[in-house]
Order: sequence, then structure tokens, then C-alpha cells
Amino acid sequence: MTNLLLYGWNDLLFQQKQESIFKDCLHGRVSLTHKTCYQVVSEQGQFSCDLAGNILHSRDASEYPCTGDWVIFQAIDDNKGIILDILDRKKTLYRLKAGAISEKQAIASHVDKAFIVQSLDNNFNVRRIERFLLQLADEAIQPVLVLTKTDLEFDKNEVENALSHLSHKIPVFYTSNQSPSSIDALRESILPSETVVFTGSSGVGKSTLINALCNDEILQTASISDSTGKGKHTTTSREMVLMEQSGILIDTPGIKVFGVTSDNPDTLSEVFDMSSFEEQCRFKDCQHINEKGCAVIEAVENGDMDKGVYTNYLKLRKEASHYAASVHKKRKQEKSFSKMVKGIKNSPFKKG
Ligand SMILES: Nc1nc2c(ncn2[C@@H]2O[C@H](COP(=O)(O)OP(=O)(O)O)[C@@H](O)[C@H]2O)c(=O)[nH]1
Ligand SMILES: [Mg+2]
Ligand SMILES: [Zn+2]
Repeated sequence: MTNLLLYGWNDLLFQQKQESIFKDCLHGRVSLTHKTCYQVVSEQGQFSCDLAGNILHSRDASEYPCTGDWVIFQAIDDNKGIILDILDRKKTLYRLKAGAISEKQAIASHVDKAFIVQSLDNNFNVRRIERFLLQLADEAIQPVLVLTKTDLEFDKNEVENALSHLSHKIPVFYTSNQSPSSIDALRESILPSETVVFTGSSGVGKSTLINALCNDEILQTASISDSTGKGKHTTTSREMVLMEQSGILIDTPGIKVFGVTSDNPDTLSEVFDMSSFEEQCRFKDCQHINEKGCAVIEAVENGDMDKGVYTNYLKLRKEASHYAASVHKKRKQEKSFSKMVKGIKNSPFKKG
């Protein structure tokens, strides 16, 4: 029998299950997502599950289960089942769905920490780290920066300088698959029954890292394809694995663009340490673009704030407000549509 406590099952989740009309069915955690087919780890073993019609038709795709979700399911045989309910999500890593303007995609749920993985060969990018920090802050997921491939050539001073405005806020680990002690240090940072999601571009070494942390070749990794050093043929499906009986690790496929779905201005100003400046702006509603008496612009001009940080702040703010406006518009349309449907239902011309 699988011990779900190792996978993070707790009293709070148990209480929630009791409130479901399906409380007498089995429960488990989604360990792999493939379209609308889900692998679920339960006390009775692994089940491959489909979604029940009520979930499939009544929910937005962003509310379908994702890896890490806790679900209630009905077993139909020894290894197949139907998901009937999803326990309340918390600490979910979302991204803007590719090609969409107001649709979120859930990547992993019930996540305590996110390892933002970047490799030191050619993948290190501070602007991308800031983007992740914003996305994680909204869900109160603890960020950790993991810089891989230290065995390859890189300029440590340059990296440290680029991170100077962030290193007091997030732990930074330097790792190499050729340095067991660097992997041990990372392993020690993961608490028992804590869930960690690994994010980052394809080829940075996420799967290699997970295998090293588990001392096992659980996940498939890529082989270096050519002289550019970029990996090829990497993971295509997310996977959740247990680390030596303590700690749950979730791998994600390399996502090229991680569009923000944050719509909370306070998070943005917190992530970019803006509040101390903002308080000194002459106007309360200062947008920090070209206003007179703007303390933020002043800070950029006199070097108290890095220009690259400021530019990225504006860029992400624009993205976030674009997302928020699109969501608002969509909700308004949905409301007026349901009003119209109600109107038809109440019409005296409605057929018996
Ligand atoms: N030199 C070096 N190569 C690494 C390291 N970690 C991973 N790699 C290589 O980078 C490639 C991509 O690794 P993989 O784990 O598949 O990346 P993923 O796409 O992020 O999961 C593989 O060829 C790995 O062998 C490292 O620490 N140093
Ligand atoms: Mg991988
Ligand atoms: Zn201002």
C-alpha cells in the first residue's frame, strides 16, 4: 500500500475530502498529466484516470486537474479510474496559455517551492528570473534559484553582480552534475513532504537534477545535440517523483515563454522593491513613466535603481494589466451572455 503522507497528504486535505459528495471514493495525487488523461497515485497504487463528464463540461480548461492536484476518483478496475472531484487548489503555478490573452494554464499545484533552473552556459537571464518571481509571489510559492552546469565556463562575478538586487530575497544554489556536494546541498534545502516544482527552459538540466537528487535515473534526460551545447529531445510530459522518501519533485517540460497572469499591483511593486520609492512620488497615482516628481525615475537616474530592472518592471506591468483587462472583458461578456440565456428561458414564447 502506498503511503500518501509521503506525497503530502494531510489533515486539511482529509477534511476537504469529507466535504465532497464523493467522500466515499478513493483519493490520490496527480503524478502525470497527458491531455485529459491523468496518472493518479493512491493508497491502492497507480491509476490511469479520465475526467468525469461533470468536470469536463462544467469547468474551464484551467480548472481541469494538473500535476500535483489532489483528486477523488472512482476505480473502474485495478488500474483505471474516473476523476469525480478535485480538492481545492492552493499554491498553483500558472502561466498564460500559449496563444491566449486571458486564459491561464495550471502547470503544477500544491507546490511549496519552485526551483527556477537556469544553466550557466548560455541560459542565465535575470529578466526571466524576475518574471518567475512575479508569477510565484501571487501564489505564495517560495522561489529558489538554481544555477546549473558550473563545470562549464562562466564568469561568477558577472553573475553575482547581475543578481545583486535579488540575492537578499531568494536562496541561490550553484550546481553541477559532476559535483555531488552541490547536489547534496540542494537536497538538504528540501524539507520532508515539501513539494518542489522545477521550472526553466529545455536543456538547462532539470531532469538531470531530479535524477541526481533521487540518486536514480527516473526521468529521461537529453543528450547534447550539437556544439551549441543545447539539449535536444527533452521531457514532453510533466512528472512527479518522490525523493528518497522525503520531498516531492515535479518536473515540467521546457516552457519557452512564461506569460504572466498576475493582476495584483501590490505583488509587482513588492517583487521589484518599488514601495519605498513609490511612497515618495509627488502624485499618489504616479505611473512612474514621465511624471514630474517621480521618485522611481529619480532613483533610476541617480543609480539607486538599475535601469534594466526598471524597464522590466514596466514591461511586466504592461503584460499583467493587459491580462487583467482581458479577463475583466471576458467575465463581462460571460455575464451578459448568461443574462441573455435567462431572458430566453423566461420568455413567454418559450415552448412548453
Ligand atoms: N556540463 C553539464 N551538463 C549538464 C549538467 N546537467 C545537465 N547537463 C546536460 O544538459 C543536457 C540537458 O539536460 P536535461 O536534464 O535533459 O535538461 P532539461 O531539459 O532541463 O530536463 C543533457 O545533455 C545533460 O547531460 C551539468 O551540470 N553540467
Ligand atoms: Mg527534462
Ligand atoms: Zn512615480
